[in-house]
Amino acid sequence: MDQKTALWIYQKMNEIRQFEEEVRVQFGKGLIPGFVHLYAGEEAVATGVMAQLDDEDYITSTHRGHGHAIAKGCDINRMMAEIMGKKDGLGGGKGGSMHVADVDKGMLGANGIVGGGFGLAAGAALTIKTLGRDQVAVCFFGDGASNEGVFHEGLNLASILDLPVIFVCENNQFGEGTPFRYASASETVAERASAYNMPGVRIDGMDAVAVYEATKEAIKRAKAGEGPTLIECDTYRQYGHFEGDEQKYKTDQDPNKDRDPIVEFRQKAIENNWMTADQADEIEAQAKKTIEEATAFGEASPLPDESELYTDIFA
Ligand SMILES: Cc1ncc(C[n+]2csc(CCOP(=O)(O)OP(=O)(O)O)c2C)c(N)n1
Repeated sequence: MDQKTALWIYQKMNEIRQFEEEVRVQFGKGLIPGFVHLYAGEEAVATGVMAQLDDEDYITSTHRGHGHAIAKGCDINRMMAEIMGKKDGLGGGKGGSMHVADVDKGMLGANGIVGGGFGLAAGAALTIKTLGRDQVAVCFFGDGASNEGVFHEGLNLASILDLPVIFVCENNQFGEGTPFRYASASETVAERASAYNMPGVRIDGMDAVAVYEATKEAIKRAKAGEGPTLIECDTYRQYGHFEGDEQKYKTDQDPNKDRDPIVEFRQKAIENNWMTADQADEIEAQAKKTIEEATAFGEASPLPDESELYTDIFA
């Protein structure tokens, strides 16, 4: 990995973590309407994948989408305003946490529908293929979503049409409070790829470098017209399914429970001379500042006006 990429990954990882910590505080104060599902702990996946993407590439996200949006380059101030339900938010404050989107950045949206990204990503990839563009679409989804019917439809369609799509499973061990091992008939999500005649790999999703390398391979395949890849990232969410979840289902034996992908990446990057300890400290301090500014921006933004109640309605 080159130094520039490593610094970018470390910056985005810290921005995501600080953002989520701040959302947690704001939610606790009652200043965020609706539900929030925090991404803290899974930063290696979003950053490792997005380090390989350009603005022109598409992603589809999930209900746990803040990390994907930040790594894809969405404006952090406007994200915070959106989550606070404010007028300057990316969706005018009308969508909130589960509808953060910025099509100009290729971020096709967080999604309250579990499994809602499979069709969108396959569709985006079909656009890329039809127009002969040099792009890819990435579908992020959870282990719980892999048990939805649309997972199978999406993978099958992508495979028969050789679509340039990468299915990235964030296996954080739980779908709400249900352990993956209880809910899945297969040992892994990755092995299901063979049923759809595509490569399926299971990697350490706490290691941004492993995610980065696996994504690189998948993009090469997709751009060569060889079709989709399924990457299962073994990870862990630090907090509950949603803010307020008592997490009684977690145990001391949970895989990855005591790991922090940010601490691990910092160590690895310093050992490999991709980043110095001073640069790491500087990035951490800057990320804190970025999020403080985003919070101030969100707080200062007004609520949407009543006159906007019936605008932006499509159906
Ligand atoms: C179609 C649909 N079914 C059920 C739900 C309720 N629900 C929201 S999140 C969730 C769990 C999803 O688990 P997973 O896909 O593993 O993602 P994670 O929360 O672990 O990131 C469920 C069942 C929903 N939003 N949409």
